[in-house]
Amino acid sequence: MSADATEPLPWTESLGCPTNILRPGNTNCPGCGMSAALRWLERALSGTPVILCIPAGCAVVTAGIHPISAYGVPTVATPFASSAAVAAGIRIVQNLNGDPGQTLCWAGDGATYDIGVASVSAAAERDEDIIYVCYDNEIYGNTGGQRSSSTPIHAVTTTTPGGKSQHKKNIMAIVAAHRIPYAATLSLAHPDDFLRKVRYAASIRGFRFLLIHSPCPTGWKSDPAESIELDRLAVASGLFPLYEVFDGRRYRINVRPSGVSPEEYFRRQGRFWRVAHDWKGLDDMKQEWEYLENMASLSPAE
Ligand SMILES: Cc1ncc(C[n+]2csc(CCOP(=O)(O)OP(=O)(O)O)c2C)c(N)n1
Ligand code: SF4
Ligand SMILES: [Mg+2]
Repeated sequence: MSADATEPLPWTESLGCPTNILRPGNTNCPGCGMSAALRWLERALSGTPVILCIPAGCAVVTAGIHPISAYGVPTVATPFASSAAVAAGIRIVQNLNGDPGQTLCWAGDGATYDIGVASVSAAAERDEDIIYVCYDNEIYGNTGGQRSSSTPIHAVTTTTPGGKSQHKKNIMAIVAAHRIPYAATLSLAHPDDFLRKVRYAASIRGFRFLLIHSPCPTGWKSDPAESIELDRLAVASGLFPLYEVFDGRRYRINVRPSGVSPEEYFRRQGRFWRVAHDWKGLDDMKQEWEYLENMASLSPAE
């Protein structure tokens, strides 16, 4: 971790912390990946005016009950189907007015992969000037833990009590196909990489897509204290590759698997109790890696 990543957070230096993205004392569960991700986001964008557009999901509940809010920046709660469109509209007006800062969607996997995917695609195709961040907890957390198309194969959810039969959807391939300027995957276990990617996204214009692997101890049936470790194991075992795609064509792999067995990751989460020793995701994971390696060698980012 760099010195930059260990600097005191702005709110520790000020009373009232009016510019914080996430204030202390919110409703997130202990160990929620969103809490850490919002703090990293805040650190990366420190000093930048931010507007959040948040569709239904745990992140809207995070705000708390009116008139208080755990978000210290202007925040718009949107329907699933319009989050990217609302953010795009706000940004267009801001650009006309010469307003600085960033307009972000802060959306779950249900909002991004499933229910709001049409407006994500539309905004990406129009290259709207927003940063779309998906905190991917691989479940519909807010409504009790139903499967999403981001849920990995074998994971037990309230709607897949026998374990999910399908593989996790490759949302990165979908957004990259829109030829957007920047798409990247981020892990809470790699803070320097996380900060660098957010800052790079903030330094360019157009539709930027950030996918954050976001542990959900409640849905994953994991120990809240192990959330960051789970993110580390997901990257180390190759289950959650860290990479960037520039202009939808040029690939850069940031971290390669270190040889850790995926079983170590599964063992620590109740949602994978059915996996035992016949995990059917191995071939799929190998193919995903082969695809990534091919793209990175055929069309490397400088
Ligand atoms: C159109 C529509 N369908 C369904 C719902 C019910 N709903 C609210 S939150 C949610 C799950 C959201 O999951 P995700 O986007 O992954 O966010 P998380 O709760 O995991 O943070 C659902 C299905 C809704 N509010 N609107
Ligand atoms: S249910 Fe999961 S995503 Fe939602 S606040 Fe709790 S830990 Fe976070
Ligand atoms: Mg979710």
